[in-house]
Amino acid sequence: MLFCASQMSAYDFARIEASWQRRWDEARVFEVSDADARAAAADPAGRRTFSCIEMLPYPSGKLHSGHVRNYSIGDAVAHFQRMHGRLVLHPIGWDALGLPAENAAIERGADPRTWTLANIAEMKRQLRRLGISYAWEREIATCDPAYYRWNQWFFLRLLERDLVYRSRRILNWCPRCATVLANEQVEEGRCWRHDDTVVEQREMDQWFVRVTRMAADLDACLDRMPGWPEAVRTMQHHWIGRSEGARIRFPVLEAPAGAAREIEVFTTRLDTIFGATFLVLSPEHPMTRTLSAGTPQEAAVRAYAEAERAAAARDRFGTERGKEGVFTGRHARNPYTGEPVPIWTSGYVLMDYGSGAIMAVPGHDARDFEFATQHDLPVVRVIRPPDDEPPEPPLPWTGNETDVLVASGKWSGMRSPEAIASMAAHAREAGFGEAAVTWRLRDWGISRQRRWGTPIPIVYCAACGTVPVPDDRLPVLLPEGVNLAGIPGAPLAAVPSFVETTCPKCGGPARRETDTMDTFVDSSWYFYRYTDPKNEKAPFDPASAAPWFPIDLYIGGIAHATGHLIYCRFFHKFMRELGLTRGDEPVRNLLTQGMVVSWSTFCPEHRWISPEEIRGGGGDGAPGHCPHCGRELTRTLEKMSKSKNNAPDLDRMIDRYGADTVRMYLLFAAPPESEFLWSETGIEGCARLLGRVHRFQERHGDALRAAGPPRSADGDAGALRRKTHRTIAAVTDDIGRRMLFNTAVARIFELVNALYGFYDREPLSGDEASAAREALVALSGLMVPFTPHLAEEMHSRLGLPGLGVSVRWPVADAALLSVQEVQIVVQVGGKLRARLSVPADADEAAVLGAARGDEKVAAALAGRAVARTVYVPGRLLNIVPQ
Ligand code: ANZ
Ligand code: ZN
Ligand code: ZN
Repeated sequence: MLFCASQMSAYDFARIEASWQRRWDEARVFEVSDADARAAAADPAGRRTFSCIEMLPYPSGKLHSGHVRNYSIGDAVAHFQRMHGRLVLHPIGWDALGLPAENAAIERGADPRTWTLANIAEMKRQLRRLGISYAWEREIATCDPAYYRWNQWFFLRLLERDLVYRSRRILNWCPRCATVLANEQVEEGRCWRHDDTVVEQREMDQWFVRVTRMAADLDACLDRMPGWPEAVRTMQHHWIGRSEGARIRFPVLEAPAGAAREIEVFTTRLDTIFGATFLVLSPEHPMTRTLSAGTPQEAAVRAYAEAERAAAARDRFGTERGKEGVFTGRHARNPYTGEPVPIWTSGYVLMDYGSGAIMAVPGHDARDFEFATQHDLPVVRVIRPPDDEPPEPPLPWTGNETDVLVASGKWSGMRSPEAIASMAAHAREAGFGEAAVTWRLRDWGISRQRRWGTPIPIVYCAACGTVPVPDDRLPVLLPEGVNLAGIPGAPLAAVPSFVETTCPKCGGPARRETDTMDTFVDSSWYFYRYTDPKNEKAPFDPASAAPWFPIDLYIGGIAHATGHLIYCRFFHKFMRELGLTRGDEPVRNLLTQGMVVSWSTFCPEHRWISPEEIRGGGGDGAPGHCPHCGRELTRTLEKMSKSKNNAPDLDRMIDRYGADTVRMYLLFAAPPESEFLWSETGIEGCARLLGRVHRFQERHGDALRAAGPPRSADGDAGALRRKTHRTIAAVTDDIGRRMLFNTAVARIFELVNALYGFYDREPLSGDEASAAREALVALSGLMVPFTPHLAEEMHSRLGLPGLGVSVRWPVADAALLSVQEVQIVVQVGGKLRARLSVPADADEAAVLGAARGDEKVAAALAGRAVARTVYVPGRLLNIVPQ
């Protein structure tokens, strides 16, 4: 199928791929030295370094098609940049700490380190089989103590700067697992592993990184990052959530002893404050209880706050909570109207936003309106559209910029935006408030009750309190051989040799912190470590990192748009404070690749059925019937995964088609940022193309090697030469500027088709052989980013010197780019009607199209249909009308 059975040797991709991989390794072509990097960065002719980094994978066991797509994109760019004379850093590493290793340990008694290292070895074998051009000498694994000791070092630096702190928070607790669960491990209020167990809320001490301190910087820089996709920047803007408004303090009337005397609210609509007819505190707000103390409402408030706590556990981020609430029994004074307003508490006010308290304006806010209606609280109109004509819009009226204030004292008649500014100035003068900015971003909780993570370098001493582990006692090592089965809480707490230690300050007995760090700490700075992976004195030498930062191209999934891609920006800014790096941002250009999906078949009883199992259908065709029960199957597009039974095994794909074909296919079938629909027919098309290229060289090898430099630009040979140079120009633009690998591959397909016009000419004339050779030389360069092994083989068979991956990118000859034009005589019914200039290689259909667009031809045709045409290429077209 991939080659025709003949005397020629087949396209033996397995042999070709293995042998070139060996050659690249021996020649160490993809390694980069620190000295070269410094020189290339300081090149007087301009910076000549290029860093191309793919998000580091979690070593789950096998590469999946999403990985392969990610690395194929990165490798195409790395080769392309190398061939443009840049020194390229293209490294890989392993995000090797984390939950799956721990679960394997719990479920199978596997040692997490052994399990992880075996997975790394297996995935590395697959990456090598794909022939990705990595600088393997810079490989890192985050589970290596030589790596994670720097997580601990950074933790200590954060601590010194008050960028990390300990605080009590409510966490999800599964009583069956006896452990804390992440929010993603809670499914509808129940444990992900015990769906009969309701998750409880427990207060625990946790470490938090103060990312909020950099909120303004993180937000502002987003507008100066043109190399990032708009969608990601928008998501980060939302996540950081800058909100401009005012803080206003309402004095409490008859405040009980021990309670604060003011309630601070955050509002974006100070212009509506004359309509603030009540205040609402979050049930978790500390004043909710203290205010109600001693009032008849005390018991009701307590009961409500308890109920809300349980509800919050089930629906932590829920917007679904109703407008329940209770009166606290107290009032505050609206500082603008001077009127007393009742203070309520309700779950629709969140504790961790703004100040945890709001002024409710039921006339102009939909949530407040609903609450007021339910609890019979007064609704007042304080803004309205400027034009005085009735009818006034019904309440609640959220308003707009042109609105004017009514019933608002001296601000009545003023427009909303001016009123907001003027009223904030008034609050400031009077001392009860000021303009303020609030952020949605939360501090980053990094404590995990996990065994396979970086130990937090803290010791608790009865005498000295919380004591950081000094730098010279790092790393705090993870203990080996911990039996995890059935250990409740933080697993490390059950390892006496780990927990029991001495206080670094007083030398007395002390206990270690037993929580480990969120693995997002590991991945927040890892790309810097690639630049100096063996450093034992520092996380990296700033001089080694400088040539490569900011990263020229960072590639990964959109799933990381907020988490990882915010944490690493925060870390960069923090590392800049430490003098380890420079500039505002760590990543100049970001490419978020789309998902790889495939058709998946589902039986209501037997779940996901693999295509191989299906009788009468499956794959790209009709869904067919369940092989187990005969039921009709349903078919949907799903992300490719082992659990959905819709993912072909990578090794089997490579066995069948070769690494080059798999890689080229993943770049060809869709633009990199779009979703990719995996199909067997598509990959076969790519396999055929590569077989054809190989076959052409097999058949005409001698003539191609003997061919002289191309001279002629005439006839068929000239047409092929123009096609070659146009292809060079277009592929260069597709990869270099547009990052559209799919169209680049399509153009390569076209050039191979054009080349095949010569396949059956035996022997090739001198001009033909020269033009064909020129096309193949160009292809051997243009194909390196997609099919490096075959490109290398072509390069060698053409008798070219050195390695194909090290040649310069082909350059188009400008003289051959201009489209040659010829004059064509157009007749209608044998009568001359026009002379047209058309491209020399235009075919009959194109010429007919151009002729019909000509006024005189159109007039002569007078709307009649074309019966037939007579075409003499390059000379004449006669159109015979009906
Ligand atoms: C009075 C008002 C009148 C409001 C009005 C809105 C419209 P963003 O834009 O998202 O920042 N708010 C403040 N803190 C809150 C909390 N902890 N939980 C729930 N809601 C809270 O939203 C700011 C607005 O959300 C604030 O402005 C406040 O309601 C409410 F016609 O104050 B506003
Ligand atoms: Zn001590
Ligand atoms: Zn079934």
